[in-house]
Amino acid sequence: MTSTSYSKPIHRVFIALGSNLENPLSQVRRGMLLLAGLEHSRLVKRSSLYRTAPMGNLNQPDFINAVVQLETSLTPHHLLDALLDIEHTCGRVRTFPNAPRILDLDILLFENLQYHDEKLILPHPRMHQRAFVLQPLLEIEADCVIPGHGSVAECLATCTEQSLSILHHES
Ligand code: PH2
Ligand code: MG
Ligand code: MG
Repeated sequence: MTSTSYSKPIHRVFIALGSNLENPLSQVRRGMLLLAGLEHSRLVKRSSLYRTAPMGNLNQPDFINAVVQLETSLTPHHLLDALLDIEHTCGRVRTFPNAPRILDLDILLFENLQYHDEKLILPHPRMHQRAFVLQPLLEIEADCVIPGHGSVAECLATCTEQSLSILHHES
């Protein structure tokens, strides 16, 4: 007797974490723990944590940012819903765009998918301009390419005025 097993495809994704409220360091660490426990997914790599100056709305506290790589069999929209659930679990309340936040989880790259609907844009539409995303991404994936924009290293080279510092001694 023969048996056939079907398995769902595994997708390589990169997710950005950011926090600038209520002990951002522990919020980002908790976010990583919750991502490590995500259903149908495996946390493969995690970057260092970075302290970064706010972009966009400058009148807010510094952020802690990081990037992780996951392997997941979730679809992009199921992954997005799971990330919004984690943000909610951590106490995020949405007020206005670019408001300070307890935890922000953004899908940066989902394979090499280029996709656009009213809920989700892939790759993340501003990632190529943001050192707080590009530097941690480069740390965990040195030859990473952003579809439509080129290599992460080249994009980062255009962001030299943005200040960020790696947190070396985690405690
Ligand atoms: N997120 C934003 C807007 N500005 N600046 C920094 N440094 N880090 C962020 O995560 C961040 C930001 C919107 O999501
Ligand atoms: Mg964001
Ligand atoms: Mg977001």
